[in-house]
Amino acid sequence: MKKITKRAVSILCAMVMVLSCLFTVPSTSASDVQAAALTPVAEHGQLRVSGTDIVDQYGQKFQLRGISTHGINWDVGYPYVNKAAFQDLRDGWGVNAIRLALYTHEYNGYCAGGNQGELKKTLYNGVQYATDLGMYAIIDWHVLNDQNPLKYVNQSKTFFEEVSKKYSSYNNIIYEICNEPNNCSWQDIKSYANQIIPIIRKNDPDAIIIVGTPTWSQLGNQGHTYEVADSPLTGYSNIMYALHFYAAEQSHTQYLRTKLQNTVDRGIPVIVSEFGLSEASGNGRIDTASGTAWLDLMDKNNVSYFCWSLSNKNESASLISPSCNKKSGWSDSDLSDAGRFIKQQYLARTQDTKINNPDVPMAPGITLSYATHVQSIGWQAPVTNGRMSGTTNMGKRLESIKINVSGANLGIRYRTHVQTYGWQNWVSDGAESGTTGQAKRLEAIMIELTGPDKDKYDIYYRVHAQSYGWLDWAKNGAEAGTEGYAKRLEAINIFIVPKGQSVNVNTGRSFVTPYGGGINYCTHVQSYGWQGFVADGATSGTQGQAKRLEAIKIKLNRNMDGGVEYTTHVQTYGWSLGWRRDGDMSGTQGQAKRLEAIRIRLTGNAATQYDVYYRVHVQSYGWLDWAKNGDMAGTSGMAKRLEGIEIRLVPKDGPAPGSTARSYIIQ
Ligand code: IDC
Repeated sequence: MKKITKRAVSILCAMVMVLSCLFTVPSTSASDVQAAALTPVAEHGQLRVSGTDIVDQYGQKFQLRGISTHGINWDVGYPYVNKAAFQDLRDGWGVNAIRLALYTHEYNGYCAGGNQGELKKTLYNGVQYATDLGMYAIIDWHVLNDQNPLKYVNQSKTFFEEVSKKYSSYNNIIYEICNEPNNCSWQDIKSYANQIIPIIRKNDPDAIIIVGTPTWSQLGNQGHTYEVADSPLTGYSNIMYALHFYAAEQSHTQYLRTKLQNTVDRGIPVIVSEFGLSEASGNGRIDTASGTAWLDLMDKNNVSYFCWSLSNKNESASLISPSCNKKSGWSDSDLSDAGRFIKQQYLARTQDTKINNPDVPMAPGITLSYATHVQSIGWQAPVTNGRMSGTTNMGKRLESIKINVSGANLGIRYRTHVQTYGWQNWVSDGAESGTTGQAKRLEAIMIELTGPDKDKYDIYYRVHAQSYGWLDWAKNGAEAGTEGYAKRLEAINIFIVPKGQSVNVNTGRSFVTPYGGGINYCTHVQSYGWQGFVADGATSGTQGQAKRLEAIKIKLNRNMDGGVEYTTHVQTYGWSLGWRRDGDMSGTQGQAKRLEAIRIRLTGNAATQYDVYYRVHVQSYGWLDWAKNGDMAGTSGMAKRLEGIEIRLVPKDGPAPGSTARSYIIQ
């Protein structure tokens, strides 16, 4: 905990300086640039359909996690079409897409008396807010009580001709050509789609198009369950079929989930462009258990989804509480039960499906539960058994973590590496590790089981680190994350299996650091400045280049119990600069003074367990022999520069790494 080394601080300062140089653009702060680079659209670009998946501009699977407005012709709909609201959903909920619902019929819909100019204005504003925020947007032709999309096919043609032309150069627009056809045949819907799709394609050839399906978008009806899968549209790519569900509706639970799975299994790309937690009326009870089962299933299949609705209308599907009149900036108490649940679930899932996949193994009878404190969001609800806590693709740091385990005779302990402060002491069983309110990132973590049954289980964990993405899995107390690179942790998964059970996860690279081994050191070399750290006998410095060493930093690996002290003989100053320890600099910088000799010794338990050996490469002499435990290495009174150094730990009283005959030369 006390090992806040100046070296770490100086590396941090150096990185901040480098970063701020790179990112200094007139009138744009570094954080603006960073935020812009991290929007969903900036990162993923034009989406397309590949097999049953949406993939991004790099061909990587991508999942839209969206919110649908209520009808933008409704008083309880259009006021929420504002940029601050969308930004709150993006930054506070993990939402990457907005669906703009343009009713065609009800409530003075677009084709039934609505003011088309006003409605388009609201729609276009909504598209622009989403675009400015780097979010995807669905333009939803919200067929509902007009039932058969053919009813308004001519208006639809004119509308999609206009919008697809307007947005032909956008990379974030998705067209949904008929929300929920009903009381009409699949043939009618196909005939409609065959008229509308070519119009959009002509103007905006690469946009994804969503086609509504029979019986309020349920992919078919009771009489013909797999109607869409049995007879999909032909001749188009980049098409998806809509499935809509309402979690509390009895007929929308297991029956419809099975239908989704079977349809996807048959290679049909499905999108849940609308779902609610309520009954199909949009009101009644909400069913979070069914909602969770749906979200899990959709995540597992990389199916995208949009929750109905962003509204404070007094009905249970609304995400905002009926008593709240704010149009953005909601606290949790401003949300409805559905709103709080969706916010929590979305955040916990964010955009990467793999990480949410609850299919990692988990020891029977054991429950792991963990929560993280996320930058600008605060404590997230705990997640369990392998799920992700934190966020990805949002550029937000983890700041603190709490972990609990129950079942068997197990406890848990963990420690985190915190920006500026370094490795913290171990804490256990639900205690907090990290900081809050200090804007400090977690950089790495170690986790291990405790208690009488600890040897009967293995605990695995991995982290999502800034710039690195998901690192591989660490196990039983090993480090996960980075150290020495000033990168934030963004998310974590943890699971437990019976000891030795084979698990199908990568364990190669779970921790990244310039430090390794037992003893680490770096030198400041004439003309070149500070070199990277090397470890355990590797050479630091140069040979044959006539460059002097000017300063050195030495530290023990963090797992070692004890420390290291060193002092250098510096041109002009001799030994007068005194002893330094544990990563501090010894020598000078910017004074063009050579090191001439060095002494190094261990402290604490390290001194009883190891001998430290070191040898130096000296001007005119080359490598001298090995010195040990505080002996002098180098020359004095000869004005010869040190050019290189090697340092090693040898178990106490073990053999020297080489000759020790002549490690120090006095004139
Ligand atoms: C509902 C709204 C409700 C409005 C009604 C109009 O929540 O306030 O009075 O539409 O008919 C859908 C539709 C969607 C419905 C929603 C809930 O796509 O427009 O919104 N729902 O009934 N399909 C299934 C449910």
